[in-house]
Amino acid sequence: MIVEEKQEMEGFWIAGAIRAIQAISYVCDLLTFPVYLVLQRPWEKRKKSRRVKAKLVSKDENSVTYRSVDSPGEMHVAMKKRKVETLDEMLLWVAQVHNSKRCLGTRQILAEEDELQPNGRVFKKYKMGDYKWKTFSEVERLAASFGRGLRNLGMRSGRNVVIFAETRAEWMIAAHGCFKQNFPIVTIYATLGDEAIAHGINETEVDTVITSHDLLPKFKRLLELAPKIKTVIFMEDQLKPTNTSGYKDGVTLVPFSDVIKTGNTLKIGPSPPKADDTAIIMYTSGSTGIPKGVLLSHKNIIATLKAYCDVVEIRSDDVFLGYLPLAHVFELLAESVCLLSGVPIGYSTPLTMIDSSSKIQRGSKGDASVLHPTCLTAVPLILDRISKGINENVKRGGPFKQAIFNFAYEYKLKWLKRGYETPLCDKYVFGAAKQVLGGRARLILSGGAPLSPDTHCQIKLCLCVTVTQGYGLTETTSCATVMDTYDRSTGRAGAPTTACDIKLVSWEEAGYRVTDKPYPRGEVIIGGDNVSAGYYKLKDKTSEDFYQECGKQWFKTGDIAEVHPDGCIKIIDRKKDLVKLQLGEYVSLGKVEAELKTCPAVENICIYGDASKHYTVALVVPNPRHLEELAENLGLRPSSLEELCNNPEIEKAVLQELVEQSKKCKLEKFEIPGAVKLCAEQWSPDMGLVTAAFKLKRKAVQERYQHEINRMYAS
Ligand SMILES: *[C@@H]1O[C@H](CO)[C@@H](O)[C@H](O)[C@H]1NC(C)=O
Ligand SMILES: *[C@@H]1O[C@H](CO)[C@@H](O)[C@H](O)[C@H]1NC(C)=O
Ligand SMILES: CC(=O)N[C@H]1CO[C@H](CO)[C@@H](O)[C@@H]1O
Repeated sequence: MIVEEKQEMEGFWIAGAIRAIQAISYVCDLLTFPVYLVLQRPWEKRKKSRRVKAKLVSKDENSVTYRSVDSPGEMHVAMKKRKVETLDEMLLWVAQVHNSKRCLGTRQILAEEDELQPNGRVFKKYKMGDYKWKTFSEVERLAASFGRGLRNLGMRSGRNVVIFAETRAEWMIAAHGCFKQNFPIVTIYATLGDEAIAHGINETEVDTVITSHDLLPKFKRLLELAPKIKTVIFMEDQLKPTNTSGYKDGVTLVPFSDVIKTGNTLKIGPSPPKADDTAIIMYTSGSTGIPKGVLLSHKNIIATLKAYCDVVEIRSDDVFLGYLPLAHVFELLAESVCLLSGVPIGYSTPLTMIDSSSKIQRGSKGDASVLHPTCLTAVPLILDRISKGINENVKRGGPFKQAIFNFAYEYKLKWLKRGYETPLCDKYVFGAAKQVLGGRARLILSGGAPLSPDTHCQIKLCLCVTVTQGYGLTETTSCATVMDTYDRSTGRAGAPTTACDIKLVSWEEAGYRVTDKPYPRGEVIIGGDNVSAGYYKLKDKTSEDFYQECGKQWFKTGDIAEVHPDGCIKIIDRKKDLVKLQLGEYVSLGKVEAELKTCPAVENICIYGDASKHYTVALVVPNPRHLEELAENLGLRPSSLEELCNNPEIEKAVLQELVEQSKKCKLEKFEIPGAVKLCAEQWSPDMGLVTAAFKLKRKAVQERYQHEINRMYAS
């Protein structure tokens, strides 16, 4: 009785406080409105957001083609004028323009020390120093030396080199060293399985591999699978010496710094590439089958860089935080834009990025707090995690904080929609969230998969940043469409860039037609200078997915999109992800997953539809903290996550949540999962259940959980 009363009192008090804030904010609005109206010119922002960005250029009964209406920007024109046509020419140019400016930064690791945790366990944590920088001209010189050093080790022009390493300054230096000597680089995700890595090494017939201290031990086994390798170059660790014993006889292991040292003393000239030469053979994991090597020429990359510069507003006082895999085309292109624009790149890792990252010593600063970056890239998975983290934090702050937060959120949303900024709200309510990324972040580029509108909106509001979404594939050198800086919509991927045309083609089978109202819908086909010539050594697959038309190379993406009147596209489906259920209804698994991923209980989800059944089932990797809460509410006391996941009552509660969310986002009855299995293990690239870009590998997930799927359909 007393407890109830107290809660009521608290509720009453909160309601009163909120009313008071509302009243104050109303007065503030009245006072500041005329000032903001003049200062912020919201009508201009609204107009810019509505601007038409691409136009229909051709059309027949089965297809429509759109092209950007923008003319080339300053950087694009400058590159044309200077005839910058290869990455080698680009680096020489920027080294001249920005010579002593900071270029690539590496955080110094001072020591690794044991730290006692509250639960009694001991973890190794880093004691870290400042960023140490190399200037643009140093980077150019180091790359040149590295290229010469490689030649000295027996490399010849036209032969491939594998770079297999995590994202770091040496990666960029090694890559540019190779470009200078016209050695095509082969990139493979560090998280792919051994077989896939061996396949890439084998297919490209390399004898030289560049890797790192941390990944070197993998080669104890890989050297057996890839017998042609003769030389392994490893980037050293800052603290630990590298143990080079125990590797296959006849293979030379060379430290990265030694290659540069020898290169310094040699008098070998460069052997610059031409625009049509292959710069990178980039292995993409794909959601099915073995990885494919996508051929990217210097021309492809330069065309895309020009287009990126036309659409993304990068300033010379920006600072970029680099941590996504450079073996991913999106990160590589984003960092290359930084090089091109004279923007310093500070490298980081997920283990050291923020103050609370797992390798950062208690009381020390994470990379973002030291670097104060203004831009970074992210994939939706990371943004979803941040968004859920914010929600959890707010919830833990108690009902009062939660009420204030919700009020500020709605308030800011309302004003943003009208084209205003809310500086007071940003400072006093969202200021703390912004500090997590160092306090200066203004732009987050999101790519790799569609970003959910909820997450997009929340990140934008709470971190006070612009979130720019792009769409593209390795086959199209990452960017095919990018959101305009002023576009304030969510859930869309922007308009075609200046590098390519976007064509929609009707897909009758699933009922997507370019004649659909209100928006034309169909499969996205991308054509332009940025489109890869095809897959390495895969003629059949290349002619299946690529074709030439009107002097352009086109790529069939398999993604389904609609085009809005302003020329922006929205990805709505994926060809492969469609299943037909017993009663003939098509379910887009990807769409259902995207909607249900926003449930607080869901960390990852895979929907499965059996063609002989009339409903779907869900495999869910749950959020452990949320499960614990559910258990508490149900009065349960299970000890481990495993136990929580296997508890039928919890399963039922999670299913209930999924069903409610499904109804909220108006999923069809047959799309709503009829049963759920909670999976205690995280789906990681190592397990082969997701790609290195964290896209689901449906077939692998299905195979692993086949008996659970059978059980779900049987119950
Ligand atoms: C490497 O390629 C050869 C043929 O070129 C093939 O016989 C061998 O099985 C391949 N090995 C792997 C691990 O893919
Ligand atoms: C280096 O590796 C070899 C083989 O794995 C091992 O026998 C040796 O003890 C290692 N040396 C050091 C210093 O760790
Ligand atoms: C018009 C034009 O230059 N098209 C080129 C686009 O890119 C492909 C592949 O790189 C080339 O084959 C085309 O000639």
